[in-house]
Amino acid sequence: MTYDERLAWLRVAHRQLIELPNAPVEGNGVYARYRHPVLTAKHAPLEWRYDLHPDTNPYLMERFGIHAVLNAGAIKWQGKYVVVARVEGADRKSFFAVAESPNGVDHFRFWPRPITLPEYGEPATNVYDMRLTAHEDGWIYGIFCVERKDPAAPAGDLSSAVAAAGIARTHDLVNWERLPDLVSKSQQRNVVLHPEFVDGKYALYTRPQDGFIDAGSGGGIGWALVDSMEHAVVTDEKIINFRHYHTVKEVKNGEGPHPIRTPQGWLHLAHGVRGCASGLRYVLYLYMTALDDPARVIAEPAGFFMAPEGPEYIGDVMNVLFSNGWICDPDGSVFIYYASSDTRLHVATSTVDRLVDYCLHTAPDGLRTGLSVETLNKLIDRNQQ
Ligand code: BGC
Ligand code: BMA
Repeated sequence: MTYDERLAWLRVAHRQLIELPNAPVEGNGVYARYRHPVLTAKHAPLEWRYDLHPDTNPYLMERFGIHAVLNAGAIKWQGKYVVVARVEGADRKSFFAVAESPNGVDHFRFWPRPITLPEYGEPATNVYDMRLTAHEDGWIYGIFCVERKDPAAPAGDLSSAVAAAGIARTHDLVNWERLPDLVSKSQQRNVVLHPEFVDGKYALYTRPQDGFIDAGSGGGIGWALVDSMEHAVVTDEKIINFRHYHTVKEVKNGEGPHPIRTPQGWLHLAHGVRGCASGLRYVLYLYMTALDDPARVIAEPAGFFMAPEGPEYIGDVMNVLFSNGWICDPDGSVFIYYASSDTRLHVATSTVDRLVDYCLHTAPDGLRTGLSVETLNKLIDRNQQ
């Protein structure tokens, strides 16, 4: 192929990928998965990956490897379904980039440039997993994980890191004002801003952890009220959603996107992690908290809400579903953006009514097999009447 033929082919293939119609797949009644991922590395614009000048790139080779598009924050913005995705290069650095779709399930297209995020303090080695919150104060906040090498790591240890919650805000998703990182006595990942003031303060879902990987004796989804987002300091933090032995969240858990307000309570999406012979397994679960106290759990179905299926198992980090973004439309439709195996982004759709019904009418985890069988027998009894 000549340069021009190859370029024409690349453009057609890219356009076909972006314009590929998506369709729901019949599922378990709670939500519908979709046939195709909504964003992959191949959705990245050609201008990001290739030098498109025949004089400097005569073979029309990729000059910047994009490896994965995953864990995306999400927001309905100016009538569009907008995600701020974690885009990871071949160099293992991730950055944020905005993509938008007219309908939330296909035709996702990246904006021309990634987000240029101002630094705060020691420049970050990596950033990822932004949660977006259009707060009632009028700003759109993005809270994300900032990773830096652990300065206390012994020489030769090139993997120990320190995680902190970075905070930025914007009105247009293009220009971001960086605020100081969250001040907290423990490392923090999975920090999420609640959309409303609570007792006149900003409310954060947190995830205190002892070390970079281990939730340790800490862990659980925490709750903290802070006076200001310009100098956010966690003083009092209480755990509102605990980890338990022999559950899907035995090792770690963390809030996904901010919860959705429903007539029956706040609806939360979170991830739970357990260890097994093949490594860590990440699944998604739901729980609800009281409308008058978003820190008080009122329902939590047993087990996972979504776990990897089929090709979702395969990828850079196997056996992982992760979500930090969903969009609730005024008609009650819910678009859940989840990534599989740290490689690609998918959508699943449901409605507020269905998700609330699932939370309120699925038995909680009895934490032992005997009670699981009891729950199952009750259902069978009912079905025999
Ligand atoms: C990776 C994240 C991962 C974290 C904890 C980071 O270095 O980039 O994807 O969640 O480590 O394992
Ligand atoms: C982390 C998360 C995600 C990632 C997951 C699995 O703890 O913060 O970025 O999807 O691990 O690698």
